[in-house]
Amino acid sequence: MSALALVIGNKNYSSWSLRPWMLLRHLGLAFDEVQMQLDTPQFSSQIAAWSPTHRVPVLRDGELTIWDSLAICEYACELAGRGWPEDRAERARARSLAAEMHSGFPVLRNTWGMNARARNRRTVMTPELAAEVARIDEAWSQCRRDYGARGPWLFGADYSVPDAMFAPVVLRFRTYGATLSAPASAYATHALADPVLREWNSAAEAEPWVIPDYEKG
Ligand SMILES: N[C@@H](CCC(=O)N[C@@H](CS)C(=O)NCC(=O)O)C(=O)O
Repeated sequence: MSALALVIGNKNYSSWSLRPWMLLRHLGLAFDEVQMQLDTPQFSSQIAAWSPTHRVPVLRDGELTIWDSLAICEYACELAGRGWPEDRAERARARSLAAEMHSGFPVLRNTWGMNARARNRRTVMTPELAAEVARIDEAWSQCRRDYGARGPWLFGADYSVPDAMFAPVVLRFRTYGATLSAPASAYATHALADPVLREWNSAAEAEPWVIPDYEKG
């Protein structure tokens, strides 16, 4: 048994669960996975024993409880001693991107909910949705321009918190067919080929549970 336990929801639908799961795996931190099914009668009683907010993800490290995906990512970086760029200015930029994802893109989140196994879904492309997709394209493209020579992730050779924060977006773009620029598309292609993300996707595909409200397009 590991000291760390990460409580997650459905792998097919829980975008907030995916983020710290990806980071912990990329940082090589061992953890036990505790899965709960979202939108079921038992979820609220099960999660109450783990999280003060009654939401997933939540990380337990012994007696310590860390709720909220970004706080878990920060804690994981402290444990591993990596996960953010080493350079202070790059780290500030990475933190800005991670925070932007954590607190922003409400239209994308509502319209293109994560549905890891779904393909060829389409929704109406509103100006608001197009603006959020364009902003993500811009952010990824700028990272590729500035750090692409060092490696394929947003900040170069090393997987960092922004890559984890945008992992569900890469899946959403695949499901709903986002049109991306060449640099953003290259990033998405690389992220989709990541063996760690593929492992999550295989598990999502094997899940029998369907939540009709999350099946859009
Ligand atoms: N801000 C939180 C959001 C967590 C969240 O909304 N989790 C959803 C699943 S993806 C949840 O637990 N929903 C269960 C519910 O609301 O009953 C974070 O970053 O961890």
